[in-house]
Amino acid sequence: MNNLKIACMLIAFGWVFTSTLSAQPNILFIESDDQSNQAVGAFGNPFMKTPHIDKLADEGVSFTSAYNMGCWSPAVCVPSRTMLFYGKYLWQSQKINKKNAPKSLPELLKENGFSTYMTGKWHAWGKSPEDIFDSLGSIQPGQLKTYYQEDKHVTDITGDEAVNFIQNYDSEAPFFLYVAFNAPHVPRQTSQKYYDMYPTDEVKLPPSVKEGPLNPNIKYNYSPDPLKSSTMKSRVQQNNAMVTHMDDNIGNIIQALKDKGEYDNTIIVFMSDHGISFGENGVAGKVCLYEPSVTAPLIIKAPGLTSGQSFATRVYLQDVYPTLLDLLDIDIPDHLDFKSLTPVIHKTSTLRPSIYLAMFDDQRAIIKENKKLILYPKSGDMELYDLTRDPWETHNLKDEKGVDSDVKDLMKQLQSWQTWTNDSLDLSNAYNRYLR
Ligand SMILES: [Ca+2]
Repeated sequence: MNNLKIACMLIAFGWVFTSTLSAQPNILFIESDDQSNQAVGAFGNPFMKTPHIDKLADEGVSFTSAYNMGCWSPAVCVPSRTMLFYGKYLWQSQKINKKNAPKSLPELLKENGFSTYMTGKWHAWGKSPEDIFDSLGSIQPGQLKTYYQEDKHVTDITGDEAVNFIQNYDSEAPFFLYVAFNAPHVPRQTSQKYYDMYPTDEVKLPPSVKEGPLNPNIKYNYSPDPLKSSTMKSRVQQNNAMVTHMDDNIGNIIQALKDKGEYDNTIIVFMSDHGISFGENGVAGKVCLYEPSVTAPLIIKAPGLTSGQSFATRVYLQDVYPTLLDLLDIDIPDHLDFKSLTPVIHKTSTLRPSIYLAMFDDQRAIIKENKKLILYPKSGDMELYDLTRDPWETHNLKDEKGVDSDVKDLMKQLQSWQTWTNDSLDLSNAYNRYLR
C-alpha cells in the first residue's frame, strides 16, 4: 500500500471517527437535593409551581416510583450520589474510596468523546470532581451554611454558570453538563416572592401526617417532639419556594440550550438524590424508608424517546447511569450493578422482581407486587403495607389475618437481596418466626 492510500484511509477513518463523535447528542443532567415527588407539579401536586420541570415531563419520560436504595449513614445524599457516579449498589458503593473507585459516569463519557463540566453540589465518595470532569464551575459543599454568597443566591450561581457554559461552548464534541443544585435542601432560604407563592394556610399535608409523637423507630428526626402540623406546613412552604426558585433557573438553562440550537440534540435528565418527609408517618427528615423520603422524581427527555410517557414501574434512581449509556449506544461496563431503563420504556421488562431498601443497621424494606414490608431490627417492629390501596402507608397490615405467608415471602425476597448485595445484617434474632 502506498503512502497516498494510507493517508487517504487515515483521513477517511478520521472523518468517520469524528462524525461518530459529533453525532452523539449532548447531555444536560440536572440533579436537585432532597426533592420528593410531591414537590413536582407533573407528579401529581397541582399546588406546585414547577412549569419547566413539568415541561420536561411532558416532553420526556417520567418515573414516578424511582427509589434511592438507601444509606450507610444518616447523610443520605452521599450514598445516593456515590451510587449514581459509580453505578454500584449500596454496600459496594460504601467500599469506594479514591484509590479503588471504578470508572465514573463522567470519565466514561469523556472516553467516548464528551466534554464534561459540572457546577454545584458535590457530595460523593471516591474521586474528586477535579479528577473526573474536564472543567468545573463553583463547587458547593453538601451542606451550605447559607445560600447567600456575596449577595448572590447559590441556586442562581449554579443556574447562571450552567447558562454561561452553554452560551460559551464552542467545541465540536458533545458535552456532558452536570448541574447539581443544592436546593431545596436546608437551610431553606430564598426570596420572599417565592414564599408568597405558597401561603401556609393553603398548604395541604398528606393523610399520613398526624400531630403527636414522632415515630419512635426513626432515630434521626429533625423536629421537636411532638410533631406539629403548623411546623410541617412552614417547612413545606419553604421547600416549595426553594423548588420554584430552582425551576426558574432550570427554565433559563433550557432557554440557553434553545438559543444555542441544541435543545433537540440534547438528552436532558432531571432527578433528585432522594426525597424528604415533612411529617408523614411521624417523620421529619429523610432517614427512613417511607415513600416520600425514599422516592424522588426522575425524568429523561431524549431524542427518539416517545414524549409524555409516565411509568409507575419501581426502579432505582441510579438506573439512569446505564440508561444514558444505552441511549448513547455505549457498552455498559460489567461492573455496573444498576440496570438500563430502556426495557421499561419499551415495555419489554419490569427489570426486577422487587425493590430492596436499607438504612445502615436501623431499617430494611422490600417491595414486591405492591406489598411493602419495613423492618426495624433493633426494636423488632414490622410494618406491612399494600401500596395500591394505601399509597401513604397509613394502615399497617401486620396483625391482619392471613398475612403471614405474604410476610414470609417478602422476608425470603429480602434475604435474597441481602445475598446479592452483600448485606451482612442479621435479621434472625428479631424476625426468626418468619424466617423458619
Ligand atoms: Ca440530598
